[in-house]
Amino acid sequence: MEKRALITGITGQDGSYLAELLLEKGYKVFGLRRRTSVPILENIEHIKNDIEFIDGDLLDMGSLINAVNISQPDEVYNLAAQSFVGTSWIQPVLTGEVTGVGVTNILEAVRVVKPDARFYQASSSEMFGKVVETPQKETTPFYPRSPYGVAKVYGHWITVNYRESFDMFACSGILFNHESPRRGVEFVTRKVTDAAARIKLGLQKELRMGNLDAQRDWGFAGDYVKAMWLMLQQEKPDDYVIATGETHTVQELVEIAFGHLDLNWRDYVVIDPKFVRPAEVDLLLGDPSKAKQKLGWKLDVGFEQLVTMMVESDLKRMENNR
Ligand code: NAP
Ligand code: G4F
Repeated sequence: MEKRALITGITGQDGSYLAELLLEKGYKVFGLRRRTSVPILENIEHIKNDIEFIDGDLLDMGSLINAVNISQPDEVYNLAAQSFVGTSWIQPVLTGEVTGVGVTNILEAVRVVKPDARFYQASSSEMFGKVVETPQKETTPFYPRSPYGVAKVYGHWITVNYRESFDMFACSGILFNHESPRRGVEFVTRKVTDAAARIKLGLQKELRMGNLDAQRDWGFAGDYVKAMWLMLQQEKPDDYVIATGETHTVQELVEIAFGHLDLNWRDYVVIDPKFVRPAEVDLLLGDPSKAKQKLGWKLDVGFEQLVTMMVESDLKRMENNR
């Protein structure tokens, strides 16, 4: 029988790749979508007719109950969040409500309406923050460094709690940074690839950046949504770290992106304190051994390939818009 999935955050980067994957697998896909003055469908334009949209918001419990009722899902993927770390210092309360308590809202809706649905929570390596061990794995203690990280810790533990309290099939995927041409332009990878393309085409003169020494474990979003699906296909619910096992500095990212377009990044990058965070996560490096072993998960796209894919995509988009 056709499986049914409800995805929150369907308009975002991961929501779009996950919807593609589930449609390919023959799922009936429902997407929770916030009402906006103009539709935000850029990431899912190509599949929008294959998705059944349901209006709702993580802050509005009634709308979530309605969404679970209409979709009667076998699987629920909670990807919705205020997901930008920088904004979480400017809107800490909203971030706590959406990214943290919002998880309880959707878990409650599932518990009340369809408790046998399998549930995926989009947890984050930001929870490791000021890391207490390297590489970070499922057992590494959390030390969040931003209101966003704090909210994600809440979301993680409430997911574990619903699994243990109500015997729900609830999994927390602790995903390290993952990127793609569909990444929002305020995140560092896309900010850099977009700027490199603009500078190449003479549309921008400089790129203002924050801390170039920060290190991240960056993978491709298309690989990471496969892990989400795999987690919900197991016999038992569990939590998994998803990462590449490699770390790179922001400066390396800049070098590769500009180098790919034969530009010397030092001629264009300006350090601007505005982009330096009140508390930084200096180093993230994940250990994906458990996911590889138990889920059979693997990644296909490496770091350099990811950055050049994003640069090429931005360049093409801008050339087409000229
Ligand atoms: P994204 O592109 O920012 O997408 C976020 C989605 O959440 C959007 O669809 C957004 O809708 C929706 N949303 C925001 N507030 C909402 C609300 N109050 N009610 C309902 N929907 C709401 O994020 P992403 O990169 O795809 O990440 C997906 C999830 O994984 C997020 O929870 C993120 O925190 C988590 N995560 C991401 C990474 C990463 O590296 N990408 C790593 C670890 C964890 P609009 O389009 O209407 O704004
Ligand atoms: O791309 P970022 O904004 O991502 P960050 O903060 O690591 O968060 C992302 O990954 C998390 C997983 O670990 C997700 F949970 C979260 O939702 C989000 O997807 O920044 C990466 C690094 C930071 O150290 C930041 O300080 O890049 C540094 N950076 C330096 N200059 C900058 C800039 N970041 C941004 N966004 N803009 C800059 O100009």
